[in-house]
Amino acid sequence: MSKTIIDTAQVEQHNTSQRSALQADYDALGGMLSRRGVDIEALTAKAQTFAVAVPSWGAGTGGTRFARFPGKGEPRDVTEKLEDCAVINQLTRATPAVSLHFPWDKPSDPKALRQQADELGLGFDAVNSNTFQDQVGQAHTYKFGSLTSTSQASREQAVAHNIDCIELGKTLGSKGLTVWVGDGANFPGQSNLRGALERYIDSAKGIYAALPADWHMYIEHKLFEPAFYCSVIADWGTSFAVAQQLGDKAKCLVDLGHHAPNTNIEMIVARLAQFGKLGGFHFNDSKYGDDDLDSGSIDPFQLFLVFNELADATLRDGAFNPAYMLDQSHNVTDPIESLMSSAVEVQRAFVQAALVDRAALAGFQEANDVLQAAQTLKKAFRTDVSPILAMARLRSGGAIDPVAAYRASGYRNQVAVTRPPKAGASGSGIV
Ligand code: LRH
Ligand code: MN
Repeated sequence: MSKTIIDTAQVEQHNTSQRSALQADYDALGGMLSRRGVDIEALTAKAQTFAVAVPSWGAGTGGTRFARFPGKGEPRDVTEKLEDCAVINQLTRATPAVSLHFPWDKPSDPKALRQQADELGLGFDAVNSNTFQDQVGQAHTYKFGSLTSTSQASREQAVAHNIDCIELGKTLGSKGLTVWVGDGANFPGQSNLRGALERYIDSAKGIYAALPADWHMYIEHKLFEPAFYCSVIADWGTSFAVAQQLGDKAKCLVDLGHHAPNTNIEMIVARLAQFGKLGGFHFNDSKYGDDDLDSGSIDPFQLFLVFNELADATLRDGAFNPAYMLDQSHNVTDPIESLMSSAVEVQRAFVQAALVDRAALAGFQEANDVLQAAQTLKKAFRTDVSPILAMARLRSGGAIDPVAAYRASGYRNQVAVTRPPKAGASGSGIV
């Protein structure tokens, strides 16, 4: 039994106070769904299988280039980030894995870190390399790119860093490497567009060659920022073409915030799944740019439509199993509350997508009964599956209302005492 951070008696007390109301809501929803020929118990069991990884870099307060307003009890290192991630999983039972970022989370003793994670009942999802910042004492700058730099020394340094991330990930039990580079240009003419991509592919081949047989390399595209005229891996098409060139272990990762406004992201998901190159997701939400807001907070219907395509893909290929990860920046909320709520919103989209009457939908689509087809999707999206999500948490040993249980625990005030802020913690940007 893994170590729990929040006092289980307190969580039990919370659940006891909420149990009868939940049961009433659950029975009412069960009755409504059974009239639709849907078994609520099957959906709850399915909800209990859902898992999304949390980003270690999301456990601390995020910021923008303008400012960062640190919160109380900020995690000061990877071990404290893991403790916060364990709280999120203890109460939601939906986040059993953590995605680490190197060198931000570079452990002095990887074995000890894995031991700590094991004790907390946590595993490690894909690790993330970082060649979008220069580290203190770094020999070659990434100012003009990393994997695509015209400087061979910078490229080789970036490839070596990614290989170090793989070696570290192997010790931690991870099975994937996510490669996002900020490489690009700010002015027309600054770089040879084709040359830059040729250098990316050449460098990526060096990383790919170091992948263990059972690993995946996730290529993450992004339209802009930090480059503001062109990014070398700007869209799914480029990412797909590169993944094709690299080989079967190379897949495309879709960060929901990395597209132009109004992009039909669910169609990108359908395309990548169709061609066997959909490797995983960074879930978040946005209204304008790469805002990294809480998943489902701006456009929950889009999140539902993404999971509707994932449900369709799973129907076509039972082995289909993309990596689900959150990638958010919590600038004005308690990161633990945001990550818990976001995990629940992604789980909600997963369950709502499972509610879609696919046989009826296919019939309406075949018959071009446009309205009924659209309404079939909307019917699932409009169904409030909150009782199913809460019952899944309760049956998996979590909290009926994670945020309420978390606040009642006083955890944030406790760590505010045990974690005196690190000097100079008020810098900007991701912690
Ligand atoms: C880039 C990105 C990438 C991470 C970083 C923290 O915008 O989405 O996935 O490396 O955020
Ligand atoms: Mn991302």
